[in-house]
Amino acid sequence: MKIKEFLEKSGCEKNLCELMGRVIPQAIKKIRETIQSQSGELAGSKNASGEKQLALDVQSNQIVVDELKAFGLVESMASEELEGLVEGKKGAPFTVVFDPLDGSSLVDVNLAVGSIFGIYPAGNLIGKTGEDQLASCFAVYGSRLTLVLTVKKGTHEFRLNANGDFYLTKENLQIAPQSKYFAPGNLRAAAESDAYLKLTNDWIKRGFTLRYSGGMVPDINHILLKGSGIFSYPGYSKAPRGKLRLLFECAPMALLAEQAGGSATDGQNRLLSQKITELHQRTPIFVGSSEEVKHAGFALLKS
Ligand code: P6P
Repeated sequence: MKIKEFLEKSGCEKNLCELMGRVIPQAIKKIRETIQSQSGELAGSKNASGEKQLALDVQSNQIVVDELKAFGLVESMASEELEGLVEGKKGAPFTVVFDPLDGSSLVDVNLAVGSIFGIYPAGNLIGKTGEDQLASCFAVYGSRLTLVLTVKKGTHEFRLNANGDFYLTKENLQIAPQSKYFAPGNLRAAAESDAYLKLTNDWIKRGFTLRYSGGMVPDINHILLKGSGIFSYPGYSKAPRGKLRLLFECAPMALLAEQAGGSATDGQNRLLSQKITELHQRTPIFVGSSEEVKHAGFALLKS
């Protein structure tokens, strides 16, 4: 079943169906083409978080902005690559936030990368929480081009076919409460936090299989598709709130995980309940199998 047909059958509101079923798929197909053709040179600029931008980051960002503007039903958009909001059409129903190419530095070593999107009702994002998202999704530019999305009616995977359309491949992905895999990000933190060191050692001693690529999108995609696992990226002295952004990375991922029966916290509190206070705020994240996310929270309390 084609993605738009699936969304329409699910009872998704017409304009949201269009956004999730045509506009975003169109943008990610163009981003994949850019990845194939573009080398990984630096753009000579930095993003709002002070990180050096690759030409790929800038081009991917522009593709998404152009597609959303052409769609015409986006009142404003925010990107990990831009300081402030981009105005769209006044009175339009949606605000869209995105990381246009997460993990772009992995393109040069030919590892999988992704794009992440969160869809909110139009209006001021400040004061909202990830719970207010109407939908979220990510694209994985890997061996295949896949799109994992939710419109808050479960989490589902679609794959790009040779005919240029996305078709449903996995409906209602489920993350089991018990974990069998671990994706331990920011192990630098284990060098100074005995609790995180103990937690990662605990995962090893319990025989979890390591699946960590350095790309948040493929690493969490692995948990969703295998139906088990935990991804962690805690803070530490140099970055107390960690590296990953609430709006552009963590909240969209948390919604997809919860819709698949998993959970996501900042180590202690539910991630989807975290208030948005600024566009580029960072948050620690533990996401995946609900029992393991809870276990991690207790383990970190012993720090
Ligand atoms: P580190 C990629 O740059 C990214 O934003 C996420 O995709 C990934 O999980 C994380 O950073 C990796 O961070 O500190 O290991 O390079």
